[in-house]
Amino acid sequence: FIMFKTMAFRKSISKVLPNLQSAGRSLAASRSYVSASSNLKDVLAEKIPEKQKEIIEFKKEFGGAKVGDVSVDMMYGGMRGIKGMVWEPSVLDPEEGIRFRGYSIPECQKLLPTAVEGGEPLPEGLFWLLCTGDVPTKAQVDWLSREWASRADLPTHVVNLLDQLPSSVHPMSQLSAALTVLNTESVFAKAYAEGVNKREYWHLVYEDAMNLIAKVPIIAAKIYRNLYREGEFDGAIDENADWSLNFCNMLGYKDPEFIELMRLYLVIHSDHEGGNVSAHTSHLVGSALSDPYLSVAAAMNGLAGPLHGLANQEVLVWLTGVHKELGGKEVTDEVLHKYIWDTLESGRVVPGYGHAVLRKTDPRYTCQREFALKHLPDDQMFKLVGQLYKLVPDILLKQGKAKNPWPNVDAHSGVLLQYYKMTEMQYYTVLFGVSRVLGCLSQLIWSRALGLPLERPKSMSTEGLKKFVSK
Ligand code: AMX
Repeated sequence: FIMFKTMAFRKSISKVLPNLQSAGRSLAASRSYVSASSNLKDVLAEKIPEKQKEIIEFKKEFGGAKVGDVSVDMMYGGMRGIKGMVWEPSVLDPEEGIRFRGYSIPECQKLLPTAVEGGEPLPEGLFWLLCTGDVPTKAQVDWLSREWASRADLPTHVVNLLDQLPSSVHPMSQLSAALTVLNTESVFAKAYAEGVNKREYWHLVYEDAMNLIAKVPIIAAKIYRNLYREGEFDGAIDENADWSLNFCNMLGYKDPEFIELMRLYLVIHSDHEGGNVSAHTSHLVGSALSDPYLSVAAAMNGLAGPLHGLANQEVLVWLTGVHKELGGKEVTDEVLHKYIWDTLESGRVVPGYGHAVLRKTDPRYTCQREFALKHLPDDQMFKLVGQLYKLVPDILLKQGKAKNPWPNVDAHSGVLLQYYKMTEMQYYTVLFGVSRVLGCLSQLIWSRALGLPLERPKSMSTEGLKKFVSK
């Protein structure tokens, strides 16, 4: 049966892409080629040979060029600033923030297709952009919505696993565990075990990526309903609805404003170039040819760290702490000032502030603030977030440690979620994870298409390093 499935799959590949080389030749003449096809795989099949050729030529001419110098500080400092990997879907500028394939967040909000006229961009459009570099048409985005809806069923063993986990298991651990065992569905792992040619890797990773993206909202919604709605779960997928709408329906949130928030949320958390913990982890694990399910599950374990994605949970816990500590008294600038200093002096970080690369306010923070100004300008917690924005940067500057005193994406997201009655803070990072899957997988397709090898940087001991620098 497996052999038959694999043969059928190979046959379908050869139909879609008869000859990589001839496609490469036909595209060589037009670099800015934008495909009108609504099938993402066909578009990738057209673009990949072009990019392969471009990189071969680039390496031939500039392979020996130096990109940067590594210092001892960088080696002890978490490899901060070392340019050491290629990541195609997005690039982060310290001053300006993220650009997805060259487009800023406001540009994406303007250009990407929406579900509601004048509304927030659809994550489907962002994924298309991350994969291809092209702003998709509405037809291409609709094709993706239908494609994901049609692949969204969950195998029984994943459902059973989630049903059996005790409620004390953190939602992020549940997400990671479910994605790990979902790799029974990996067409990449099956084909690899049968000796597939490496030229076919990207086709297989593409199939896994599409299936994983289709299934992750059901996993996430199931975790939510098990933990917070006594297991009542309607996993029905509407084949005519977009990815976010189906996700919100499964979560049990019907407010159209919340659904728009989710579309925006799933767009802005998707990708933040390659060096952050979750993206880098998926890249590293994927480079060992672990299948996409294992690679993304590993990324989720990194995202679950409080210095990374868990910060959105931490921010809300911290903000709620302000109210608790004051016992209902007015939150004046003065008491807030003291609360922030108390946090710092007790050896903790102010969650939602600072960044390893950014040196200005995160545009992901700004666009959430704009959403809040439009939809919940009078919300008390939103006002508190605004009050913090006025106080925290000065205090961090005064303390003189953080290189970036400005807020990041996590300073705002929880406040929006709790306004729409999603008050379960421990769950917030799962939403981040559902979105981050898009960025990790768009690169993983390209990593295998470009034949990027096993990632294996060189480490040194302190002794070896001392000898080296003394020479
Ligand atoms: N509050 C208090 N101290 C902070 C701080 C903050 N928000 N941000 C940085 N610092 C401290 C660091 O802990 C470090 O202290 P140390 O010298 O005693 O170890 C010092 O300032 C220098 O750190 P840095 O070079 O400015 O930052 P970094 O690159 O090492 O770390 C980050 C970046 C995000 C981990 C850090 O700013 C932080 O801990 N922020 C709070 C947690 C947070 O919001 N994380 C989410 C980030 C976005 C995301 O990934 N989702």
